[in-house]
Amino acid sequence: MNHNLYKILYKNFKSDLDKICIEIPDYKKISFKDLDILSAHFASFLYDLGLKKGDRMICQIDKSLSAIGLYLGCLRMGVIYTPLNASYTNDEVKYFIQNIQPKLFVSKPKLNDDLENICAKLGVHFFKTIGTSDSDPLLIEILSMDPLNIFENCKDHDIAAILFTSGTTGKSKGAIITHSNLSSNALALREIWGFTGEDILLHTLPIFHVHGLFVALNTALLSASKIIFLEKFNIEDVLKNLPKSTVMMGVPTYYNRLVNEEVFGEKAYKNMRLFISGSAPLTEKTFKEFKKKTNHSILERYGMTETGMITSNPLDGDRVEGTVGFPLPKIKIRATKEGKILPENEKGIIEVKGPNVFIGYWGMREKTEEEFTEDGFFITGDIGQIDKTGRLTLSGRSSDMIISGGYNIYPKEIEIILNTIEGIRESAIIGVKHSDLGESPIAVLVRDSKVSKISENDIIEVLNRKLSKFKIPKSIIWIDKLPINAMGKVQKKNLRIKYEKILL
Ligand code: MLC
Ligand code: AMP
Repeated sequence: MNHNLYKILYKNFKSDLDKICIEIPDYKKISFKDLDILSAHFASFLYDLGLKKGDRMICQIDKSLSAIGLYLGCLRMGVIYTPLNASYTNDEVKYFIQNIQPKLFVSKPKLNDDLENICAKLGVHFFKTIGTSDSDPLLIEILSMDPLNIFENCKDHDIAAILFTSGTTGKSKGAIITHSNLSSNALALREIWGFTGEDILLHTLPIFHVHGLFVALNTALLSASKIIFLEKFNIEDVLKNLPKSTVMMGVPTYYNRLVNEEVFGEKAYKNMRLFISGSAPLTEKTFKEFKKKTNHSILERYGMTETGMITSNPLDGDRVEGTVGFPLPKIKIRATKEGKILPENEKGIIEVKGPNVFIGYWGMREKTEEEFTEDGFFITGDIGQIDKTGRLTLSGRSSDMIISGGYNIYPKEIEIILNTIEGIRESAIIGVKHSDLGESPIAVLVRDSKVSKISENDIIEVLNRKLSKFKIPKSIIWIDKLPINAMGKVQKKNLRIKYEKILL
């Protein structure tokens, strides 16, 4: 049997080929047939470059139909798809190239030659650029090629994508995700969220992460649902397009923004059947205010890059605020402490097993082994408890990871850079409350008194050169000494308590 995800998607939308598949408001609408042909053109492009099943391709491009075409073209060909956040700096991108050694790098139209030079130096065979407009030269070239109607034969464990997740040590890890990981998750989500061809999904998420790419796109395509495809979450465009939609997916920041918007009234959500939230904790406050304003209970679900979606509140039945619901079909979860499985209602590390779970980190065998138990459960690092009905409530994370507006930030990555700056003796990055983004990083620093004072602007400038904007601390606090415990470890918990409300 061919497990190629594109083939599975195609099989599920092929009886609706003439239906509108994607609408970009005020720009264009394309049918499922158009999408199928577009993806075949992109497959042809990859084939012409000599890429084969198992070859790696990295792209760092803006959200567009071409980006979807490239994703689906890779699936068709069995080429491993690795999308990167468009805001990553060249320093960050360099690491990803070194790590997975792609044959092809597709970039947004270049601002300078640096990235192309980096690719050449690192042995990437092909460097291409693609923009978002219909008159983009590469797109025109691709559309002039004969479409290649291929469904490369893929076994269930063949790799569809590698998505990078940040690591506690400051080094990102490439999660290897198979065709079957993706199809099993999309099939489960279609079932539990009741997606049908009647649905219209409002898509405002970026498509370089699991949420916008796999959860939203795969589930909608598999269900032959229409997608209203917006470049980003912009409140005006969202309010304009919500009345035409039936389902929306988003990070909690989207719902905070909507509920605080005065003109968000009944007209906007009259056709909506479901609002889904995930990637970060949805506060009980937002859940309750949203319910009060709209009479809709936001459906919160929980997932990870390594696992796709793990649990979800029910479509029918109680959606309980502060909980992330029940495991998806065929997925098992448990809470453990020091390797022992805990009874119900006891807090521990959440572990997960099922067809959704990735097969390991690219080129990091030891790291992979560390994160799986002997009986094959993946150790998520999230802390939670499971009640007697099987419902999961999350209460934190075992690492210091910060989630800002749905993007993960690992303090270590920032601290490593801060510690190289003259004038800083010690640093600690902590996450504190932020009314819009949920959490944001701030830097707590100790001066090196032997060196002349360094300005905050200089510090931010150094960070800006090396890191994406969303990782830059929103505030810098100078203190005399970081609190440490008997083992010499910085007590970040104390700092978090002290500065918890500094950005509110
Ligand atoms: C943008 N900026 C952010 C940011 N997003 N800063 C901190 N945190 C963020 N999340 C910065 C930009 O760099 C820029 O900086 C400034 O804010 C304005 O940029 P913008 O693009 O106009 O911002 P905005 O539209 O407000 O974006 C915020 C947002 C967006 C929340 C709408 O970040 C977003 O769509 N997030 C979704 C993330 C996501 O998809 N996560 C899923 C991960 S998958 P400057 O300095 O230039 O002004 C996963 C698994 C799972 O977690 O379970 O789903
Ligand atoms: P990522 O590595 O980007 O895939 O982020 C995965 C992490 O996001 C998980 O390990 C959780 O910590 C967090 N996450 C995802 N969904 C939720 C949710 N509904 N509530 C709380 N945290 C979540």
